[in-house]
Amino acid sequence: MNILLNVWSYFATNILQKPAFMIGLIVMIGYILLRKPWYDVLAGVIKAIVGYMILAAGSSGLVSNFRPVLVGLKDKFNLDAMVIDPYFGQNAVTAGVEEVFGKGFGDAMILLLIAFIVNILLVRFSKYTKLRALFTTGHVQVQQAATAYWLIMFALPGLLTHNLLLIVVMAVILGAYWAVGSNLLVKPCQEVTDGAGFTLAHQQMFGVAINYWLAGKLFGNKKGKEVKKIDDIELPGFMSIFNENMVCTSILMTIFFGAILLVLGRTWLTENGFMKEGASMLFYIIETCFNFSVYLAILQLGVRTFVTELTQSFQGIADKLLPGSVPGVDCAVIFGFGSANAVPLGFLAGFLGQIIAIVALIALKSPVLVICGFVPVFFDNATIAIFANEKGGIKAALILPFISGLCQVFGSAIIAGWVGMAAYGGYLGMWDWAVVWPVMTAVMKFLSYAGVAIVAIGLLLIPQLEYRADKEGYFKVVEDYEAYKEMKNK
Ligand code: ASC
Repeated sequence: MNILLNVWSYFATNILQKPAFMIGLIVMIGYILLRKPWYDVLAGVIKAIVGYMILAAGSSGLVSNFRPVLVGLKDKFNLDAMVIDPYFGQNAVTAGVEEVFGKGFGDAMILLLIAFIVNILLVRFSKYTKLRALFTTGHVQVQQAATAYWLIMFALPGLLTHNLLLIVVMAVILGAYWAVGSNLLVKPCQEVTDGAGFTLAHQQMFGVAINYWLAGKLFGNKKGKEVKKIDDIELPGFMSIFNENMVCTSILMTIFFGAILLVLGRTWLTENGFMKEGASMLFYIIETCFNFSVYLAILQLGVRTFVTELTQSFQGIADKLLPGSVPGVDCAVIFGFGSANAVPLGFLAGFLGQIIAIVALIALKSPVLVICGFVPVFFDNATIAIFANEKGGIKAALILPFISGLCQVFGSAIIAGWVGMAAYGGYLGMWDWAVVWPVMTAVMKFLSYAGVAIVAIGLLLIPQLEYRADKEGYFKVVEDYEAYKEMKNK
């Protein structure tokens, strides 16, 4: 047993929680199942791992460059606020869970293992469950497991004395959330990428699904009138330079983050080690803000490098092990598809929503104040904008992320205040965790074990309803996208 546990713990620490190696492993298994020669397997695995590491370099470059800028506002104005950001959320759990529940998070690895197995089994039995997506983004799974641990213990304090039952309840709810959420985005991803063969497995899966649907319903094509997407807009005169993504992103970010940097001011920036003593403020701002475009370009290169390897090799897994399934990947992968300008526009619209919500919290004298974290405001809202633009054009790509910004702040303030995480300085804050999980937590809190059953059954019912709505196309959309499109065009 001990040996098994050690093997597992080695696997969890080095592979499951490191998406690059997880993707590498999947590519390896896939290509071996496809009986590729060993050197092709090796080349594919290396490209997948390096590609993912490039993507991660881009996304962590964005995070490490811009998170301190936003969090700096809290410092500068001496706000007693919690930051909505996955890393601050995880820190809050680590800092508070022992004090609040008298329990450390030592079982996290076991939990991840069981929840991951739940996910695999749900997909293996897709004939019955109708679930088609495997979660591969381990770093967010860790953050989610930590937050879910807190929420579930808060909702079901009776579980505190039953370790095993606590783990089982959590693994079932979390595993079902992963499988059902990523499954919801199979069709939207196929549509936006024209059949690239992946789905998203991240922290705004329900958010994207709902907003994609709303974009179609509220802003979509009406009879004889096609929606104007971001790339259809031909800007006149000098404005046409905004049609180029790199130019657009650099200018928007310079105006926007430049303003924040000016508010923070030279003294604060030098005291906190961001700017060198005596450096030029102008060039500091330009350099910092243009880095946004640099990291986005890196991120997109990473996507291009690994996505083809992953989806080609996954054919082996879909043929032999998990029929009709697709891999679920980081939300940033979608930045390599759709309209590139949706990324900065969605971010700015979401930011505006968040700021307005924060001002409202201050005005309403809310006991919990929130400060924007970079990860939710950027990665959630940019992702939502790409999908919204596809179905509902530029209006949807601006209005829906704006509303999502409001949801992220209000939802997080309510749930984190209620469960007591706000006191430890952070909450996960991504769309699903600001909207969907608070609802699930409330159902479990008020209905106890009946609530657990309702949540689990409710989640598992979603793919059944999706399947019923389109029995013929449901698996075809992943197995043969061209045939699926032909069928739909008829
Ligand atoms: C998250 C998280 C990150 C980013 C990254 C986006 O939720 O923890 O580091 O989003 O995955 O690419």
